[in-house]
Amino acid sequence: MARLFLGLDSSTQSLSAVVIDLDSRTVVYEKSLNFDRALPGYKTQNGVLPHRDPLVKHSSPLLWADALDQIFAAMKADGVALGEILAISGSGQQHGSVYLNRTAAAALKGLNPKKSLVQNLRGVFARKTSPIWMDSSTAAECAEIRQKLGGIKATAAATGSDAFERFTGPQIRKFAKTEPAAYAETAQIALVSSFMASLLAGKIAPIDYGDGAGMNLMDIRKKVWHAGALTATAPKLKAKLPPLAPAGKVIGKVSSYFVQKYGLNAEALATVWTGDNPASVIGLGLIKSGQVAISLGTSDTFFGSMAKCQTDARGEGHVFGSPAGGYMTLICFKNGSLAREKVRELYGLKDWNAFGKLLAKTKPGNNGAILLPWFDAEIVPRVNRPGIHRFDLAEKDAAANARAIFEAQMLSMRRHSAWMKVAPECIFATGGASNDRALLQVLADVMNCRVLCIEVSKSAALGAALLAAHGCLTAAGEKPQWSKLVAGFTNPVAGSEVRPDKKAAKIYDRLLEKFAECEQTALAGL
Ligand code: XUL
Repeated sequence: MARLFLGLDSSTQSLSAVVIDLDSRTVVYEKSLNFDRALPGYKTQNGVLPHRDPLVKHSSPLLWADALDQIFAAMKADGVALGEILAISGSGQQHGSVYLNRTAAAALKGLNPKKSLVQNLRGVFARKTSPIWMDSSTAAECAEIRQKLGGIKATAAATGSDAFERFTGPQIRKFAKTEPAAYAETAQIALVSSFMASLLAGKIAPIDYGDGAGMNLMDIRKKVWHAGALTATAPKLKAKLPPLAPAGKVIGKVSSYFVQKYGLNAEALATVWTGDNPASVIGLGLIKSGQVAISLGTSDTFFGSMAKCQTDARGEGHVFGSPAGGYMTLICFKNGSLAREKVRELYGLKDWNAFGKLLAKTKPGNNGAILLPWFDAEIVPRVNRPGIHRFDLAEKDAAANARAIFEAQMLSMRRHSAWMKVAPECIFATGGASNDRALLQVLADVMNCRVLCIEVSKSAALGAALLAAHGCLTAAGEKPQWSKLVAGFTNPVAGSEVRPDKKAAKIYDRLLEKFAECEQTALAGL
């Protein structure tokens, strides 16, 4: 019998499933269910409920539960060998929170397969909707928590990140302040990940060290709830939080609801879920310290593993627990593809090919020209007043501007990831712009390391399936090695390697100093 494992990813816009066969090292099934299209009754737009205040972004926990029913029904209809799945794990969009009342534990224990999950969950919520990571309505609460914890550096050192609007702690504080009666009725607060794990396990599930670190509530070094952060956030909070545990740890057998309704094996194991980014670290194979991935998408994201916990004194980057043990970092640069496209449009270039040809007319280092492309408010470094800044760069010089945008983005990544004190030995590039060779060459030269492309559609769900395998083998007394477990599932695209040019790398070492000065000058003038 094949050893099958199921990974689910409950993201902002969809629920995805990946089934892997561990022995043949293949993905045997993939499915994605788009919330807006599959469940239009919830009236979400891109997975978010409409709200008159643009800063408020909520979704519905019932929608996520409904989607779980739907995806199991689809897997059954598609003939997936559900009876052969040994364990299930998953990942959720990070930071989003679910508020359950006193009746939730009993409802989870007694899930009735004759009813839907939505019917089973009627009346268990202390708050009907869930704030998600796109919400930015908690600036006041962030300031209050940060101040009580001793400022940006101290907050990041304690919890792994400065207080951020989307993080769960500030969101809980806002709820406790604005709806004290509903907060008092809340018996349990779950993350999206632990809520979904609770449905599968039929009991309140732990929160893992990866997603738990996205709350501003976990002691990042000791991996326990941080007493000072709990006090700074809301009254009687400790009693409302589940225990913390490693991702993939077995919670128990899956709820009989899924056995009777969809034909899961009664012995199949439900395990602790994690956040989508920590799961992606596994799904991308970033197991060893120094392995880094850069996702070149709407925003550019830098993430990778590090053995020792280092936090960012400037409070720009995040540190989460890595499901592979140790830590991982996440640094998000908002002006990614959109900024690259703006420059392309500005100079009337019809496609990236034309852009690359123009860029090739210039030399690495661009004769010292620097562009700071803050078309939108930037996260790293923090820029609230958008704008473009040019240093020793003429606006009319199209070729120099084309090179300058690529160089600026890659230099910014190098500068703002230096606090990790991890020299990448190899970078995996993913996302829409990762097939642009000109961009990858600048990346390899600025970072002075090899770049390989990796396809990552559904990397979080794949990582979750691997977590299920890891948890299941561990529970059976084995000592599975992550490097062996991911082998074969996370191969880079053949022939995609880009090597650094040593001369160019030296030029960028020097240019980095000028770049830092230009950035400081621009920030001081805002
Ligand atoms: C990470 C974050 C997002 C969500 C997306 O801090 O807010 O990447 O996890 O689902």
